Amino acid sequence: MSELVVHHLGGAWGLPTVSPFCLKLDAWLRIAGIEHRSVIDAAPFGAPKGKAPWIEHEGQRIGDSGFIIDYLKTRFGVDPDAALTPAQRGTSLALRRLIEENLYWVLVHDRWVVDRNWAGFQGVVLGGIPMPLRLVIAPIARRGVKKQLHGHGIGLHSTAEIHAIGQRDVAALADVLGDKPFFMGDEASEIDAVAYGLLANILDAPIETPVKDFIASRANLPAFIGRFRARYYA
Ligand SMILES: N[C@@H](CCC(=O)N[C@@H](CS)C(=O)NCC(=O)O)C(=O)O
Repeated sequence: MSELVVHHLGGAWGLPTVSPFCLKLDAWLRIAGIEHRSVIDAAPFGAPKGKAPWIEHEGQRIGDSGFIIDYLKTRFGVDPDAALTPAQRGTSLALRRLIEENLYWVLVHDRWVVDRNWAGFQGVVLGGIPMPLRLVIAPIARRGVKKQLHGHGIGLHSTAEIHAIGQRDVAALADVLGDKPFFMGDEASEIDAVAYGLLANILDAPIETPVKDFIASRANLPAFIGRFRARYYA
């Protein structure tokens, strides 16, 4: 079997990557125990779908963390979700959609739209692009992201409304996790990688938002991050 190469966006703040989707895949690969080589891309220019993460394996290039995980499960014969009941699989998918299709966009708003955060974040997310090209690309990239937020619909709301939406999502996650070690019980599964990828990217970033404060205030979520990290990133 040829080498598995995984392309991520770069890291900061002690995280291997500031992309929640890249961190999800990195975390999932650790749960699954699949050997691979990580490569950091300054931008997802070579990605088959124009977004990170993406992989190269046996002559194929695959984009999208969900499709990548589906591929790896089949190709390597490992599935951290194998022991889940159908009801747990349903809950797991619903939580994944909440995190990836909604809460993710709250993080994007805070990083890219709120002026005081963008001032510092642009140097992180575009840090791999040399100056002075970065100065040209930064406003174009920001405009593109604002357009995506509007297309999604969340960008039509005020910042206060977006934070209220994010806090409801976080409350739901905290309530589902409860006092279990991982979202689906005693062992980590795919949803833990998804949750870790996003929550760690809010909690560890030096970007002050009410959503981050809210995560910190729900003690079981920081405890989950600490537990996940101790198990898979020690
Ligand atoms: N559904 C995709 C989403 C990936 C995604 O949105 N990646 C972001 C980084 S967190 C990206 O590459 N954005 C670049 C762009 O939109 O140009 C997945 O699961 O991999």
